[in-house]
Amino acid sequence: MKILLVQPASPPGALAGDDWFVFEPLALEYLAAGVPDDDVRILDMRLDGDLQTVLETFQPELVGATAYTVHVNTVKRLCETVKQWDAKAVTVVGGHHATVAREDFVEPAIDLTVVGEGVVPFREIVSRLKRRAALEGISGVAVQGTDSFVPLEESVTADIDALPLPARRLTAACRSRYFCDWLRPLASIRTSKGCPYRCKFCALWKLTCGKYVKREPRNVVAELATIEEENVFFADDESLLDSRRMQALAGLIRASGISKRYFLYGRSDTIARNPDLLQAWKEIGLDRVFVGLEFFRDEDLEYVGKGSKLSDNEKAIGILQDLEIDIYASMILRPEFEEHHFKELRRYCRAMRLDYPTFSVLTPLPGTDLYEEVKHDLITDNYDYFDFIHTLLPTRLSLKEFYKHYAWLINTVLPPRKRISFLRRFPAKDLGSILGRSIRVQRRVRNAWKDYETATEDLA
Ligand code: B12
Ligand code: SF4
Repeated sequence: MKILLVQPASPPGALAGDDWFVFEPLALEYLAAGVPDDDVRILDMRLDGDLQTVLETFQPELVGATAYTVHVNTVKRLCETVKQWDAKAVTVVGGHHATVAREDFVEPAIDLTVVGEGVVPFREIVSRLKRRAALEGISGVAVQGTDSFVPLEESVTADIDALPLPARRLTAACRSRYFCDWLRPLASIRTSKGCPYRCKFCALWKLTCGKYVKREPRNVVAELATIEEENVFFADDESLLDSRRMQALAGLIRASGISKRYFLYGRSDTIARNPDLLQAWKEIGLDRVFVGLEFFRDEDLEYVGKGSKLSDNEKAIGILQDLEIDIYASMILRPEFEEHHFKELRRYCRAMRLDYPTFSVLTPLPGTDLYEEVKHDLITDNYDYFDFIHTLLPTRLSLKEFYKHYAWLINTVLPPRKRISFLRRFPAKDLGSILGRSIRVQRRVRNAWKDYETATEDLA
């Protein structure tokens, strides 16, 4: 069967960061690996936007698309395009948004919606389509126009080691273009799934019922050995949680002689408790850690149920800085922020000597406890703006002022010396484009308030 799997681009109105990172479409590579006997193509629309040509030249019988919340409208349009091209082509949507809010994909142009881990149900869909068998009754699959949806229990404890290795050969032509900042080319690998914490702005813990599902270290090493790229990102919800397992993994990587640079997620309290683990990972190539520091006040950490404290953040920062591991520091702006909060946050980032602080707005995503708490207060429900930059909640400052301070923060958080060292991380030939992109992002953030003139019409 001819199958086209599509990774959508972010919608033009969103500020979703496609300029700064494009990661390999791991979910689609997994799905493709599940149907090895079929003719599968992956179209990554962040790099190549020409769906129409691919439809006409490849003539797929089945088109699958993946979507986060920010992609919902884009993917609906994409399925409409497919149906306009050939009403007989079957369309299927899966991914994080389908998992937390499948009702959003009840659309005539979408035939099937897959909830949760996709490899097994997707394989079953393909097999039934080939046999012309009925599609009802597959665990985790909703069939358009019917009530058929069998809730899936097994996904909670899914053995992610039992899945085939992602079909990376299908992205061979694009692989040199997957990157994050200066880490280029960059591959991704999933080593675990889920999280036992309970942050109220995050739905991931719910998807595994609070379980942390892990792969065996030896299987991770076996997959790493198949990856050609020097830079590798761990596409986990949280990578370091099980320190014994991560020590074992570091030991196996060292013994295997694999030499790469790693980028992974780590909670600050895990890092604070495990300096030896970080030391071991530094020795085998840990280059960068994404840490959700989130706030500069304990009261905010408590509000979102983060379960860690400023003291953990500060200890983790110290450990990583001593080891010279980069900190990708994720900070959150609350819609309630006034001018002095922006100033305090800037002061905090500077006092902590953060080289790479990033700022997003506290975002109530469908599927989270935060969403349930504030869903009646949203100032827009246009999913194109669920990009973590557009506030979805009313701000205390006027929107214009809020975004003025937001842009100021991005623009001035790094002192000039740090800005120069930041730019030095990139190859000299890219500096012009990096500067251009930075200016563009600041300008768009500063002007984000104007987007609400159209966005609020959607709520009316
Ligand atoms: C790696 C990652 C990234 C990477 C990009 C990955 C990529 N491919 O582009 C980076 C770091 C760049 C990133 C950025 C962002 N991310 Co992110 N990211 C993740 C993370 C940690 C892992 C995703 C992954 O690769 N998992 C491994 C694959 C194999 O699993 P999977 O995606 O779940 O796929 C399986 C199933 O979902 C299903 N499936 C998936 N697609 C399809 C399609 C079909 C047809 C079928 C049948 C099945 C199916 O089958 C797959 C295989 O079993 C997830 C957390 C998570 N658990 O999802 C967050 C997550 C997806 N990210 C999230 C967010 C919010 C973002 C940002 C908006 C954050 C920001 N402030 O900028 C940006 C958006 C970037 C963009 N424009 O797309 C949220 C999305 C929430 C939401 N409701 O939309 C998540 C869930 C994290 C969270 N805490 O909530 N992200
Ligand atoms: S934000 Fe991170 S630590 Fe919190 S529940 Fe989600 S994955 Fe776990």
